[in-house]
Amino acid sequence: LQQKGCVIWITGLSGSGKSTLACALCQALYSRGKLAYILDGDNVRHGLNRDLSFKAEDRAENIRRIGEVAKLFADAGIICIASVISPYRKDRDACRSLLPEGDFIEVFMNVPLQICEARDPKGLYKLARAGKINGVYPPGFTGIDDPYEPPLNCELELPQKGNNCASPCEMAEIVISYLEEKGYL
Ligand code: GGZ
Repeated sequence: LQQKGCVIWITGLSGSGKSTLACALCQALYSRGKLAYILDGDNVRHGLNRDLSFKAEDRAENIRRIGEVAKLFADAGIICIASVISPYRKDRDACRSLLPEGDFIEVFMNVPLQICEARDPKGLYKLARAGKINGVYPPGFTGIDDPYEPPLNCELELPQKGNNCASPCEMAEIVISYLEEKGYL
């Protein structure tokens, strides 16, 4: 097999740019002739995980299933990019433990709530602030009235310090460099 699989796990708040980075990274990998596949919280929740809500135990189950599927992709030699809020450290760590050492690359989109909320691409923060998210997406909205536990020792943190204006392509290249350095590319 020419390609070694791995899991790139992108975690962060809603609106932090996880999906955008995942797309840019996938494109960058394709352009190098590498096979990659994105598992995005938003799309997996419409199929495989459509039975799950946003309460803590369902978020945990969402992450568990995505972690298991990501592992299968990695086993198949594919670079699997998971882009999910994955707010709980223990759930992310459980996914990490499914893979051989080094094959789980945790990327933290470290974008302050204030900025995510100002972007509010889907108007969800506005709904959450207005107390209108309950009932639609129970029980709470991550960062507003539901927890987010930032990673303590992730492989990469983006955007890198002093570079708040990095474009998605620039951030994708940082991940690419990391993969090269570690022998995945
Ligand atoms: C957080 C929510 C919620 C609540 C709906 N809390 O930015 P988006 O809109 O497009 O992506 C978010 C997505 C989160 O799904 P995940 O599977 O990544 O979440 S988790 O890892 O916590 O299981 C957001 C939208 O769904 N969304 N309600 N209450 N995000």
